[in-house]
Amino acid sequence: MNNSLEAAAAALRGKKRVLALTHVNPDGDAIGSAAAIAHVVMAKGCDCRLFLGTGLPEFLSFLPLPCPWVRSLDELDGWRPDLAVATDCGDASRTGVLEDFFLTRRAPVSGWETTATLNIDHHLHNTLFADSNWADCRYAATGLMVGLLAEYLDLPLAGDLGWAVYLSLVADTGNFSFANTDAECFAMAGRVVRSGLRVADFSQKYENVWTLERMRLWGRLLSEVTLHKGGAVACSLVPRRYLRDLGLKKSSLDGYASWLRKIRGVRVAVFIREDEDGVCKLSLRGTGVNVQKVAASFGGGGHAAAAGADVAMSPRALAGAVLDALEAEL
Ligand SMILES: [Mn+2]
Repeated sequence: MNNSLEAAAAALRGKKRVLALTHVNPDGDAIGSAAAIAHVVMAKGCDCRLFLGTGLPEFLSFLPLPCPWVRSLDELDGWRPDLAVATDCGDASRTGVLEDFFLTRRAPVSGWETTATLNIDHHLHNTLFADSNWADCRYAATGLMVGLLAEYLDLPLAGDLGWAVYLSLVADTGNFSFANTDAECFAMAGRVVRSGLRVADFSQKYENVWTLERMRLWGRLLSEVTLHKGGAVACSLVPRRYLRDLGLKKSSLDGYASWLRKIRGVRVAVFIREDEDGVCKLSLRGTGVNVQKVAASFGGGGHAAAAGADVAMSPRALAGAVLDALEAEL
């Protein structure tokens, strides 16, 4: 029964105050799945808060949220959850400041001594770090799993819940184009659309919202892409001054790594973003190449077709090391 949809549903039973949270530096599936679980528990009569320790990215702020979100536990101001639900987190460290709580169940603030935990996720090798878990890497998006949970609890995928699930699907399948896009994705998208979501309205708010600065940044990066390994690997580096010069945030590069695969013959996209703290964010995208293995060799994780890691190296040194590591996979 543990590690199943039923286990997730059972973990929600009888709960009154639910904290929904997701991974640091959240992407579309992270925000979509966390918002979706918040919708689900609120529809079932729970009080809910969203915990986003690294904030809500601007490009995802269009999504209607069902409850307030906080950046720190202090902001909860005495509000104590009886259940904390992590979505889209492959291991406890992805929850950020709540890592220790998930691993040891030590209360991060008083009043959390009896707070139970639930983990819903689709990453490969999920460590089942919560009291109750539902982890299954066969699902294309965590939001798809939460959609199934909603339906299991007799909730239609309508209104804002539909938007949250659809965001997850679109984000993690690259607009229904990646290898993980299967019939179940389309079937759930179909049920969301049948429940009222207008695709054009969603796309207008999700896609057509670029600033000119973001367009300029991508233009600059695209003009500097290099090819390696006989054209099988495309590589793009973002020194931190690029973002600083244009006054842009990291999230302005969301989706950029996948874009590199558009070059004919490219089987692996290597994208390296230098962050403020001297650590580089490595993002790998593979077409018929398992990049999860390569990301894992740098201490990261992810999926066969999309993986990443945070590495304390300079962009150039990291690019060299990644190209060496890819040798065995090509
Ligand atoms: Mn995901």
